[in-house]
Amino acid sequence: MLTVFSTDHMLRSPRTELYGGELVRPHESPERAQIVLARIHAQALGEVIAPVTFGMGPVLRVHDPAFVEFLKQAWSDWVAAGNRGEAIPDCWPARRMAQHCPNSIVGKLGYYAMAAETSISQGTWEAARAAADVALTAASRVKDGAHTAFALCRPPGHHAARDLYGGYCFLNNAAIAAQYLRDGGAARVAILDVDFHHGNGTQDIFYDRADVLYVSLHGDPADAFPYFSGYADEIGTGAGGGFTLNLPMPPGTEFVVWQNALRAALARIADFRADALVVSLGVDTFVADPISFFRLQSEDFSTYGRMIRDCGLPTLFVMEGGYAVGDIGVNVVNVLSGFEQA
Ligand code: B3N
Ligand code: ZN
Repeated sequence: MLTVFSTDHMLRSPRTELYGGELVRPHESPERAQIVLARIHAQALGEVIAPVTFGMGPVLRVHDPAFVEFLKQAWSDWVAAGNRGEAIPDCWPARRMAQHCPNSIVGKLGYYAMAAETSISQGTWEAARAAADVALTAASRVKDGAHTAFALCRPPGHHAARDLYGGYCFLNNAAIAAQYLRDGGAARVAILDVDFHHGNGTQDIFYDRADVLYVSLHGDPADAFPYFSGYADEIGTGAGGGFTLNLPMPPGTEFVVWQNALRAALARIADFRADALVVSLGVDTFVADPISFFRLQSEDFSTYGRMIRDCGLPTLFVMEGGYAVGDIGVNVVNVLSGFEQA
C-alpha cells in the first residue's frame, strides 16, 4: 500500500495541552507519526512518498475562508498581542450571546475553538496545511485508479468543522479528501470513522448532504469527548436526513461488540452504493490508549482491516487519533495489512 507522509508534521509540536486544570505534555505528539512510519518501513508495507502541494482551493471547498485566514495568522497575532505562552481560548460565544467574530485574537480563539485542550503554537498552520496536502495526494492516487492509499496525516482532522478547530484538529483532512473525490467524479463517497472519538467536524461538514455518507463508531459522547456531538439520534438534516449514522458505545466496550457495530456500519455503506470509501483511521480504540475507554487488542485491528477490505471499495485511509505510542505503529499497520491480505 502506498503511504503519503510529510516531515512537515514535525512543525506541530506544542508544549501544552489543557487537561485536569493543568497544562500537561500533549498526547498528540510528533513521535506518533514517526513510530507509524517506522512500522510501515519495518513491515515493508509499500512505497512512501512526499505530498504534492495543492494550494488552498480544495481546502476552501470544505472550510470557511475567514477561518482559514484565522488559522494562518493565529500564532503571529497571538505573539504580536504580547502573549508569552501558547494560544489557548478562555472565552466562548455561549448560549444567548452574540455570535460575532471579534477583532481581538483572544476573542477569535473563542469564536473558532470548539474546545480548549488544543494549544496553537508556532508552526501549527504549516503542519496543518501539509497534512491536508498529504490527504489530497493520497486521494489523488485513489481518484486515478489505485485501490487504496494511506495518508499519514498529522495533525489529525475529524474534529475540525467548516469554521471550528479543537480536539487536536485544525483542517479536516478526511473531509477535504472526500470532497476532492466527489469533485473528481465519485458520485457517492462514504466516510467510515473508526476513531474512538466522534468526528463532529466531519459530521457537521456533510450533515445536510446525501452525496457523502458519514458513519461513525465511537465512545458515547455522554461519557467522552466531544460530549456535544455523536448521539444516535443525530441522523442528518434536510437532503442529508438518513446520511449520518452514529453508533456510540459505552465504557469498557470489547471487540466483539465493536465488531457488530462495524458490521452494521459496513451494511449501511453497502446499501449507500458508494463509489469510494474514506476511512478516518484512529487507533485510540486500543485497550491501552491513555485517553479512551474501548478494549480492542492489536490483533483486532487486523481483523477489522479485513472486514473493511471485504466492502470491495476503493479506499483511502486517513490517520486520526491513537495515543498509546508504544503500540500505535503496530495497530495502524495491522489495519492496513489486514486490508491488503488476499
Ligand atoms: O478527553 C480528553 C482526555 C481524557 C482523558 C485523559 N487522561 C486520562 C489523561 C486526557 C484527556 N481530553 C479532551 C481532548 C480529547 C481530544 C481527542 C482527540 C482525538 O483523538 N480525536 O479523535
Ligand atoms: Zn480520537
